[in-house]
Amino acid sequence: MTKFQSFLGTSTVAILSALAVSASADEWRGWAIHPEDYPNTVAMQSFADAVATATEGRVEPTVYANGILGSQPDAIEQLRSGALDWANFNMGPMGEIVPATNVLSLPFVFANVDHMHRAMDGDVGATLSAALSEAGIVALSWFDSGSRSFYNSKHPITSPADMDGMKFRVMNNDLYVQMVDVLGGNATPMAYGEVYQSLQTGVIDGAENNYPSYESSNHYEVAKYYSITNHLIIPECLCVATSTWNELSEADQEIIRQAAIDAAKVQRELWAARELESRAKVEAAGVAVNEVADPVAFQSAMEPIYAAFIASNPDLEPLIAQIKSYQ
Ligand code: BDP
Repeated sequence: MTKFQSFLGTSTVAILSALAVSASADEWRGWAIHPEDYPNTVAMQSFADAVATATEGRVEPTVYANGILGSQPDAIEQLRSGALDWANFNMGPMGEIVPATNVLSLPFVFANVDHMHRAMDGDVGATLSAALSEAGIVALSWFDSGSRSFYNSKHPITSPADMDGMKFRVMNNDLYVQMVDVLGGNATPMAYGEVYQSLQTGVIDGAENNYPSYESSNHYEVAKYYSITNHLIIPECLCVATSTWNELSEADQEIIRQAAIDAAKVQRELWAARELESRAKVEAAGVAVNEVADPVAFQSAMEPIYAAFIASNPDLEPLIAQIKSYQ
């Protein structure tokens, strides 16, 4: 301690240096639901590093992994209130806040993942970004989340009739409750972090997800039948709070937008590899993976959901048509 510092006193020095740090570096609190080695989290970390370097430390994003800052519906609210600066969100639970994003949660709306990429990298992504920004969320790039299928602890699902009476966890969105309902099962919206124990104790019989989440969450240990229905293909965003975004200079916005686009490329490559690895890992652990006998039966069961959705959201019908046009 210098004479000057001892004159000021230790606590004053601590306060002054904290102020100096916050004036030169802006820590961005980032929410991630997945573990550190998951493609999305690795890509977020690569974004954080690139942003810190390219802004010369003016912005220093940090990643809080494993959902330790809360469930996704909580985190969406935290981002909108400014308690979080950035996040990787799945668009499923976003539908409750930004209704236009519900078009992504219509079962089978995308024919395959390439179709989803084309639409999200094109006008559909632009339209949804505009809707998100009205809700205080800046979507900078789109991550892949593969396609989701049902898994359970009872038996393989080969036709909707096999879901009769079974209880499935779904993400927080009423469309998923309807989806399970028309297939003959019962749906329970539940936070991701509660699913393992609920499967283990038999509170639910099954859930639905892509291979990487089914594997990394260890759900495969307690629900050993994975049936390939591919009923949902839901993109995810790398998102920043509008309040945080508006504090940046235009030059920094440009740097950060580019870093997010680069991170999405990283994520999509890692994703493709992880899907294969996760499938191999769960199969090696004894999971029975099956194709469904009649995929069309699952798709045609969704007709009433589309009819009801369009009846209550006529303004979104053109967006659904636009998605189809990318097929
Ligand atoms: C994973 C998504 C994650 C969701 C999770 C879930 O990446 O954002 O929270 O599914 O089912 O695939 O809740």
